[in-house]
Formats: sequence, C-alpha cells, structure tokens
Amino acid sequence: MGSVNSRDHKAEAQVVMIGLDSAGKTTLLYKLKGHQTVETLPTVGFNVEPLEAPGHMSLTLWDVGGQTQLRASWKDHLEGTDVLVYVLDSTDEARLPEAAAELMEVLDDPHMASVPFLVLANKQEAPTALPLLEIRERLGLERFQDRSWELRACSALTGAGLPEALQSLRSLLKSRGRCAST
Ligand SMILES: Nc1nc2c(ncn2[C@@H]2O[C@H](COP(=O)(O)OP(=O)(O)O)[C@@H](O)[C@H]2O)c(=O)[nH]1
Ligand SMILES: [Mg+2]
Repeated sequence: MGSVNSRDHKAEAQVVMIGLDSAGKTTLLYKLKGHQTVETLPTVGFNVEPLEAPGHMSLTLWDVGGQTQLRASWKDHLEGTDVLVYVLDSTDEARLPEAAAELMEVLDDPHMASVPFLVLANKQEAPTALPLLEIRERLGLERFQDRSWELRACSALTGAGLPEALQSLRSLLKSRGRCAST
C-alpha cells in the first residue's frame, strides 16, 4: 500500500491531446504550463511539451494538429499512449457530430483498446457553451461502460476547471499504474 517506491512510478506518462482544429488544444497546453494566454496559430504538425503537474506527475503532452488533412497522422501518435485527452469546443454545436465521430474513430483504434480517456469540454465560460450533460449525451459516452473515462468542463481561456481536469488525469493515470502515489 503506502510502501510503493514512488520513483518506480515516476516514468513519464504519455498523454496525447487531440481534438478538432480550434477546439483550444494549444491554448490549453500553454495554460497548463502556466503561461499567459497566448495568441495561437493553427498548429501545423504538432507541439510536444513536457508538463510537471501536482502529485509528482510528469507528462508529455502531444498537441496534434486537428485540421482534416492532419487527422490521418493522429494514429501515428497513439502507440504508447497512457491517457488520451480529447478537447472539444463546447460552443461549436455545428461540428459536435464531427467531433463525436472523430473521437469514436480514435477510441476504436486497436492501440487505444485499453487506454483511458478524458474529454475536456472546453470554452465553458462562453455564454453559448452547451451544458456538460448534453455533451455527454451527444458524444454517446455512456456506451463506454467497460473502460475508464471522465468528462470535465473547462475554460483554457480563464483556467476554470483545469485543476479538476488534472485531478481526473491523475486518477486515470493511476488506473494505468502510471502515476506516483502522493
Ligand atoms: N472563449 C474561449 N475561447 C477559447 C478557449 N480556448 C481556446 N479558445 C480560442 O479558440 C481559438 C482556437 O484555439 P487553439 O488553442 O489555437 O485551438 P487548437 O486548434 O485546438 O490548438 C483561439 O482563438 C483561442 O483563443 C476557451 O476556453 N474559451
Ligand atoms: Mg493548436
């Protein structure tokens, strides 16, 4: 129980962050790293950032570009993933079906069979954001009863919900044996 040597668990966790273009992945990545909100440009290829999070959690975040022509490359990044973070623009109701379809496709990938996932309903501070319950329903998350997942509301702009999102990440990593005991 408490006797586990935490160094055994200190190996970096691979967290892959994906989502449609403009969902807020890059903004989120830099907010999590403690930078001021940055002006972002559409990500070409990907950004990779190490992140030291509370609770002795070392993460490598992959921010993979989400434009249509880049999405084919998502799968190249899935091998070795400990947790998948799927970022959703909660204000983009028009592309919710597209976002849901992409998420399902990734989760159906054989490399992802046992990988836990965290869905971040981003831009929740915006007045037009869809409520979390509706997002949960429309993504069809209930169908994943046999795997570990969480859904969190957040705003990469204000930082609201990010501590809770990290908490979820920590517990999902723990379910993989990939997070230090605190
Ligand atoms: N209102 C609002 N806008 C956001 C939020 N996060 C990102 N954005 C904006 O959404 C746009 C796309 O963000 P970006 O991080 O480049 O998205 P990416 O394509 O997923 O990397 C930018 O104009 C951001 O300022 C948020 O939490 N709330
Ligand atoms: Mg980006």
